[in-house]
Amino acid sequence: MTEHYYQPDIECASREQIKKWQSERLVKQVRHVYEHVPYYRKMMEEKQVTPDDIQSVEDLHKLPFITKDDLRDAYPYGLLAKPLKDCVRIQSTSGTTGRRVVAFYTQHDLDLWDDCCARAIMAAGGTNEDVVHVCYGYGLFTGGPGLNGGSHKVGSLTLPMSSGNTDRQIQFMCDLGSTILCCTPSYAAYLGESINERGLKDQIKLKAGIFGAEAWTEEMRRDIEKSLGIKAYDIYGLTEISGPGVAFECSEQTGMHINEDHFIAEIIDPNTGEVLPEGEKGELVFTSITKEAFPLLRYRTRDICVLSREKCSCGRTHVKMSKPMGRSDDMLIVKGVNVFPSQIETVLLNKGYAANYQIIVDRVNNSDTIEVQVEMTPEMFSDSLGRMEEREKELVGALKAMLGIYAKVKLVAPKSIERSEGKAKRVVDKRHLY
Ligand code: DLL
Repeated sequence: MTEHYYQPDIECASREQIKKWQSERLVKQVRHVYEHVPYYRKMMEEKQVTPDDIQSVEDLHKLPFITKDDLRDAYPYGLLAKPLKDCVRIQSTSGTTGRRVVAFYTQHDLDLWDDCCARAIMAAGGTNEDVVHVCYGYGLFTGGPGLNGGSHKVGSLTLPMSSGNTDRQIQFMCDLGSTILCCTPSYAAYLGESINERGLKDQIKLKAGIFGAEAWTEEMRRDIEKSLGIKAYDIYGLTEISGPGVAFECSEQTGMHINEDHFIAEIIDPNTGEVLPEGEKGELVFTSITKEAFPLLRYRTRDICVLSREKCSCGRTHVKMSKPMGRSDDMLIVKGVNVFPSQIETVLLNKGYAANYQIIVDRVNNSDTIEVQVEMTPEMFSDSLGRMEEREKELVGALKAMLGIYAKVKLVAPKSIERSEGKAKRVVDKRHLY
């Protein structure tokens, strides 16, 4: 363990100790929501569960699930478990359809959230000597405020850049010697591209990046690490459960440690709701056991992952989640076949393309079609027409091998796919428009 280690008594606690904390906190939390949130009480009554039925973490499965639909139903105040006068902050999801989800925080909730993000920064090697450059969006999105709070706790010099204005980002990075970059992986890739184009790679001092908020592959990690000359760490979280920092990578980078003193994780079968044994792939469900204002019990995230308790060389004992392999609700079903955008990304990056692509799904004559538009690198762009056709054919073959279906491939000019400053829009599903 390095001297930058944050809370070893908690992060390296024994399994028994973690279970003990979880049980005590869960029992208290269930009582808290039962007494203060009529929406929850009704759900529990419908399932014929009372707080007395929950004596330890082993009883968690008796509680009903809560979903995004419930959050929308109860919008805006229906799940609030503390009087408004005790709340100091609201954050909200970036959802573009339906009602937004709003989450409330007391000062205590903000402190715990900052702790979680501080652990993530420390795990990426951050100390009070670092300059943490935060270009996640600030405002209602949790990315900026979360990493900002974590960075303050670590004692790092924090640059609250927010997203956008790439020239200014790069200038600050050079002038102030930013050492840790926090943004979405797609924006990190764009920053890498822009820094290299300007010939400024020698002038940046970045050593690590903490990237999350959207799915990204190992191939993309390698590309970003190469273009920025850093080690890239994954961070996971969601507004409903607090924001970034629910889980984070350590130096071993074989999954993200979930902050189990605050969140209990389960994996369920997304179709039946049955709890799956550890190591099986399914939908991640979280119970927040320390939050006061907006505590969710058994919240279905829709993220598909695997949990692992294999011993980690970093010394942390908290369970690890895999990178989300997709969302049960952004998994595409094309011609009856399940397609995850991450599968397509893996093929593209393995074939030497950058992660600048868009997947267009449509329905023509009652049949699904899928087209992948992929940017060529500047070197490929000068290839002959024949060579480009060969490249397209090659990609069609590789995608067929990965997905099991035909996907049309269209190579497009460098820089023709819009870059994202936040979460990238990878999929355009035109079938929803009819
Ligand atoms: O994206 C919080 C966040 C901000 C996480 C900054 C990490 C860094 P939401 O906007 O509510 O919150 O979106 C949550 O984003 O359910 C996942 O589907 C996805 N997601 C978040 N982190 C990752 C990640 C923030 N590391 C939703 N890998 C989640 C893959 C991620 N997907």
